Amino acid sequence: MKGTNVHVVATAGHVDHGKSTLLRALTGMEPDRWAEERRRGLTIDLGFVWTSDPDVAFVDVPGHERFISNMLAGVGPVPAVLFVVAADGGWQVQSEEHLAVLDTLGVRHGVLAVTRADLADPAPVLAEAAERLGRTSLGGVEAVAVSAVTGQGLPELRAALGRLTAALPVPDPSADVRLWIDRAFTVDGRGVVVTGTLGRGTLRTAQTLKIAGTGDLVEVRGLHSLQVAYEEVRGPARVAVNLRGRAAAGLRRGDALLDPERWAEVGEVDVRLDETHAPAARARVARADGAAARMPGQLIWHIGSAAVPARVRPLGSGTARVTLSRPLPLRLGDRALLRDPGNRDVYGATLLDVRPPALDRRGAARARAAELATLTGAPDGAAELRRRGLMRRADMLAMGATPPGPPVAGDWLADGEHWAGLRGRLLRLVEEHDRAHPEDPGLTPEAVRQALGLPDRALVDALAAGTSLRRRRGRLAAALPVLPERLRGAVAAVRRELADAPFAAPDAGRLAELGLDARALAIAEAAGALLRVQPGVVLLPGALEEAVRILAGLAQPFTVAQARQAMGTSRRVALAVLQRLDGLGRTRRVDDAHRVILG
Ligand SMILES: Nc1nc2c(ncn2[C@@H]2O[C@H](COP(=O)(O)OP(=O)(O)O)[C@@H](O)[C@H]2O)c(=O)[nH]1
Ligand SMILES: [Mg+2]
Repeated sequence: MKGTNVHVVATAGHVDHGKSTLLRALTGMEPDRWAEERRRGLTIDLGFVWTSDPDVAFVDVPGHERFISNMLAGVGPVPAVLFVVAADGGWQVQSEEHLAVLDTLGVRHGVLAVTRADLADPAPVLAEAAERLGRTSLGGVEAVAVSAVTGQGLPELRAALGRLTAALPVPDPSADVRLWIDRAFTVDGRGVVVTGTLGRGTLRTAQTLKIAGTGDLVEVRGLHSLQVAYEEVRGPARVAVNLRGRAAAGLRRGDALLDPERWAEVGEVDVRLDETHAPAARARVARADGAAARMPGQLIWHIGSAAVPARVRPLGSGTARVTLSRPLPLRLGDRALLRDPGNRDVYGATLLDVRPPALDRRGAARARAAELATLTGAPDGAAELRRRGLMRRADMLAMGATPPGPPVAGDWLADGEHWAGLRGRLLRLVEEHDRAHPEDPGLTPEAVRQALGLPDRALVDALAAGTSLRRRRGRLAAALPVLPERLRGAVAAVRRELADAPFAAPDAGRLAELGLDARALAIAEAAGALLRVQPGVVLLPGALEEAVRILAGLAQPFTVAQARQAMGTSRRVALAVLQRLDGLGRTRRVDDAHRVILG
């Protein structure tokens, strides 16, 4: 069976303002799961309840200041909130703190419930709370006065929640799964079960998932949503996932299960910081620059259900380099909350770069700040590629960006302009090498890879494929290297003489007279102007084929003398040609004096 989408809404608000009681009234379920919570009448950890009127799953969070981390783990993956303020309690410290958290996370959907309306006139609190929420990312939300004791306002609240969830975006079911775990426990006979809020994407039984951080693979053995078993569940949903695989044993809140191959775990990111949010007692508004400058270096980084110590280095223009104490699966545009556990200040961060360059050169931080100032965090594959020149397709997908075109080689994407530049450099490189070493033309792909600073030799081949360069003897070489000016006259003289008598190779005296030493002959051969049959025995490039043709016309087998005569040359040259043909397998010696032609 396929799971239908059930939107998830988290509670928020000061301790003892009636959050858990309201959920009890709405759902008939008990959000305080622990005996200690029920004995103390205090929510400590997250609670999970749901109703079908309307279809909503709730994550109930603790309001007490001591349990803010649990609150953050609950609201982190949830896009909507039921904000609770007691009519007789009024706006309180944790009302403010929770609102700051929601604003920092950028939560845009919510309903305001003023509870305990049987104990005091809800109107003034309702007006004040609505006004405060209105100044945050929540904006204008529907507000309802309720009483869990008299039942006043509950139908109106259900209706408002129905409108809230109907307005929530339904995300792409094919989105890559990142399930932040908020509970992990063992069920006798079934093994490990983890629960979480599945924001987007689809989970299926028998699916393989990767554990963030360790990279271990686990398999979905069973899948439940709101205590009903499904073959497939699409986000948004609350899910309980029964896992197969030994690695599941170590899972806990803050870990994440991922679509394998689609996420990268990163330990260093660049972010844009929002204005600071401080609790009401020390409320202050600061510009982003001021926030960065005042930020302590050590903060807790919250995203999803994870909380990780982080080192923050302001770069300027409201941006910072954040180093996490353990890598997390993060993508461009992710929203994170940085929190100072000392003074409870929170800072919002938008991920601008999940693969930032090292800041090891002088002035690098300033240059980086200038670059970051132009970024928004919205994943833009073409822009990523433009900044990086080359990158792996898998890395781009893991960032959350879409490759703007097909790879140039293997898994490598290249920015068009960068690629054209590399191609130009490749041609110049070969040209310069050939000019300096005409006797040894061409470069090995590895030499090119190093000279161009490329990460993969396949890129060299792909670069060369679009040029006039040819593969010769395992090297990348110009289609034909040009014969240097100074040798042209002498080589032309030899070629003229050979044109008249193809096997009358010039002797040592003639070569010396023309100034053609061993190196010059090597250059002429590389340029395709002459063929060195043996050192000092020089013919025209097609001479061996011509010799085969002539020898094939002789009675087989034949002697060196017969060959010499047929080719019209000296014994020295005939022997050199025959030995070369032996080496090439075109002729074969049958005894001391005779050869036959083959093939
Ligand atoms: N009279 C009255 N009491 C309420 C109402 N809602 C909650 N309470 C009481 O307020 C106290 C705190 O409620 P609780 O749900 O635990 O608050 P939470 O900390 O926000 O979850 C409990 O003693 C509840 O019985 C209400 O609508 N009317
Ligand atoms: Mg509670």
